[in-house]
Amino acid sequence: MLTSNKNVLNWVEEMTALTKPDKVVWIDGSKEQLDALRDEAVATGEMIRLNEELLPGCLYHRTQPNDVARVEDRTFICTSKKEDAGPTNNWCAPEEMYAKLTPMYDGVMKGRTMYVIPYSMGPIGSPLAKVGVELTDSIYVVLNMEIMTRMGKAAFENLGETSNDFVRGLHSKADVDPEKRYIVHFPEDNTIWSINSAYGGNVLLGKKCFALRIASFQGKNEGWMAEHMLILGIEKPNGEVKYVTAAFPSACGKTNLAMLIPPEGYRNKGYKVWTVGDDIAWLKQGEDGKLYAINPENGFFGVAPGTNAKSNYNALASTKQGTIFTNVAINNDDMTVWWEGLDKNPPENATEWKGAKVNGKTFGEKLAHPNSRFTAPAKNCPCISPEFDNPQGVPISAMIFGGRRAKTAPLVYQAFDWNHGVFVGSIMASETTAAAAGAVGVVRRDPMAMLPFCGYNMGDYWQHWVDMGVKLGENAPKIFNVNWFRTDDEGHFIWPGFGDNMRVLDWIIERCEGNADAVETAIGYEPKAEDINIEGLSDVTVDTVKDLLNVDKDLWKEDVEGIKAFYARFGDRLPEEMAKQLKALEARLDA
Ligand code: GTP
Ligand code: SPV
Ligand code: MN
Repeated sequence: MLTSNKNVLNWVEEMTALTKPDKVVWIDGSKEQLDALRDEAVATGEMIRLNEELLPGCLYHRTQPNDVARVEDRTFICTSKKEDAGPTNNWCAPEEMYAKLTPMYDGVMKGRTMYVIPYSMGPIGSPLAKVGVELTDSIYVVLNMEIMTRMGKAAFENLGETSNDFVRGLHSKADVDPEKRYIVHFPEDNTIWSINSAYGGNVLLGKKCFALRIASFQGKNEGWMAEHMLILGIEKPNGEVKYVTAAFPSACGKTNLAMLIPPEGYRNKGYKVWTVGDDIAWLKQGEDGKLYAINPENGFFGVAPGTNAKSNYNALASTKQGTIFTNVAINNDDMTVWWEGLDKNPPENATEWKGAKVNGKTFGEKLAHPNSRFTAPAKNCPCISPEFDNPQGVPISAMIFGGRRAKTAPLVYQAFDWNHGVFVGSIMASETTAAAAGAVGVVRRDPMAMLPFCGYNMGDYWQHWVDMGVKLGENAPKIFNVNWFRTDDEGHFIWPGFGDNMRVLDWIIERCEGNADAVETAIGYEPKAEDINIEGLSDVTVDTVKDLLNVDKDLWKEDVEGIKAFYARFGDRLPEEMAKQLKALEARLDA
């Protein structure tokens, strides 16, 4: 036992009595303990050790083919009142859900070990950090939590002897039965119960379950924000660093933008990008009135396919040691890893993600699952921000929303003001990706990229954003919307994206500083096409940029109908301000 905090001890005892493990192991975070767990996982075949020279300390894990992504239809927000979960969450009354799940947990860890994982979301000692304890029967979870959080004894020191302010996470992989899979949140009890999965977002309970679903609920009550946002710093030639956050839905480019390498012309001038976070931001007003952000995580749980030395050098470099790979392919000749988009040379002697030995060159199917992932320590990242561990966080100048839209959304536009920005976030839509189970490529509303992650009524969440704007006043960050995914008539992406997204960040930063012009359109302020720097781009002309910035009013009018239908679902929980903003957009489109 690593703590004498009675609230922790009593709860662990209660959950032990319920799940009946053979053994309870408290995770102190020491190297000896973790090494022993790695050895054990390798011995049982749960994990595979990779090439110690090329990928030192790296491990491989494969999940069941039915367990490779988040399961939104089996994810629940259990508030006392249904209206408090809102129309976009699955809901069940807490008593009913506890009654349903308790028998499933009863004795589920018989013959297994329960690991007690103390962890901090956020730098230890940060006023924005919070403590969680996860109970799990999976070594894979322990080893991932070690990378993704500040895990071990120190987290309990942060909690203290008497506090009850910790999130209680109970996970059992059970039989990994998809029919009995539940990812359940009890925001009013600071509790998460997850059963019958072993996939990242469903089982690393500090991540989406705590740092977004529970934390968003806490943030509303405590006056701060938990967002599905990357955080990056842009260093300008004069050495000044400006920080921005960006919310894109799952597998829509957060990790890539967070680690971008500016195009040569920018690098030569002295621009540099620093990564603070790639997935989640906790934001709170500082004493000076500005909005500060921390990354509650300590590592990256990134999408592997598409990651290569050109698209995301820094992410790839982050995976070269101490990394866990899940559901990618193995190159059996040298025990390294491979995925689609790493290079054009799939291994001949491969094991594909489901575990079959195949000739990768002739296989004809994907060797890696589209949602295969790497879990890499943040400290590996060549461009990790010097402010990464700053307990106060970094001051935010701009907040960016974006999604995958083939046609409607332009490359970039700026909201007229904070409330209009909240509206812009609330009407986000994006094509679905492999990060969640279900159809891929279907456009759906995904407000602030939080549709699967908001732990309470989304209408109240928008109101919370409006309220934050009032508190922040003139210190409120400027709000923007971007779309890297516009396609031409053949379905090809028009904008080169990746490092070249720096060209758009440049305009955004200069707007924040009052140095760049804009054109007023029906949907917001847009750059003049000539103000997007295209120097060094071979396939993009000013006319291409004009195309990318074009606002097709007919498409937008169609979109307004979709927004109306979406908003209608919120009834009287729709903030008046959002209804007003929608009317104003309609009027501008008709003008
Ligand atoms: P989660 O970890 O699921 O939250 O995803 P994420 O938002 O961090 O997405 P990530 O950066 O991993 O990108 C997912 C996929 O989007 C990658 O495989 C890329 O192929 C693609 N992508 C990212 N940035 C760009 C871009 O600028 N342009 C284009 N065309 N594709 C991009
Ligand atoms: C996402 O799906 O947005 C992720 C991966 O970041 S997961 O942790 O599985 O949620
Ligand atoms: Mn994510």
